Amino acid sequence: MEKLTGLIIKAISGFYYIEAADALYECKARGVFRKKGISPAVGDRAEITVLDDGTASVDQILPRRNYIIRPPLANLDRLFIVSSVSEPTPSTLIIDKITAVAVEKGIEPVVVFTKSDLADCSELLSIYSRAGIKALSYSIHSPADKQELISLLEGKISAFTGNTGVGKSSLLNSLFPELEIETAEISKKLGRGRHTTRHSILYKVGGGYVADTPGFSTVDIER
Ligand SMILES: Nc1nc2c(ncn2[C@@H]2O[C@H](COP(=O)(O)OP(=O)(O)OP(=O)(O)O)[C@@H](O)[C@H]2O)c(=O)[nH]1
Ligand SMILES: [Mg+2]
Repeated sequence: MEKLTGLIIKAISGFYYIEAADALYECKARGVFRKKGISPAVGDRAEITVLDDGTASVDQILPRRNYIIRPPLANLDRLFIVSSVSEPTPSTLIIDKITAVAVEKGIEPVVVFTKSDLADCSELLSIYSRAGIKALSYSIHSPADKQELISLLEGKISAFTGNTGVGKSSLLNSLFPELEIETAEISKKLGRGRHTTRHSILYKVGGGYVADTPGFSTVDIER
């Protein structure tokens, strides 16, 4: 039996995937979490027990620096609020709401306007920059700000959030081609009636971690 401390990088239907001591452990959470009403989340640091037969369980999660409910993520340094300039059209209401949540929780918001090859976003960039919020634009077809984004991820725990179809996964693939995250055209998403990314996953990149998360639909967040 061995006790280890690690980082939850994925949580799927009662199973937690924890990176500890350079290995990945699939763990079940003990009943104690249900009783306490705590749900371990991606980004949590957790103490786990690994039995001799290789099975592992989460004993407890360490105190959180911060926590956001949707998508459930813990201990973030930066939250990239991804919005496309076109298809889907940007909603400043959504960007502002998420920015406010991030600031209130001590997480640095960074607004990223994707698909900048489809429309001009200089006005949006200037509005957010003038408000003191870091804002950049990106296109997977002419990725000018690649280096700046990569350096913002360095040594931090970050997450990408935003509407479904804005290009969160495409952007991560563009920065780190080795990730090979699944992406899909918006028409196919609508046809299937679901999001392409279905679980939040923390990827280890350039000395930090970044979570790709399932996109939300505008109706969810405006309520
Ligand atoms: N023209 C253009 N299209 C892009 C750009 N980035 C992403 N796309 C397209 O947008 C579509 C959606 O991209 P995804 O990366 O799957 O979007 P997502 O935000 O991860 O969506 P969910 O996983 O459902 O939340 C794909 O067809 C991409 O090729 C871009 O910079 N320019
Ligand atoms: Mg995605």
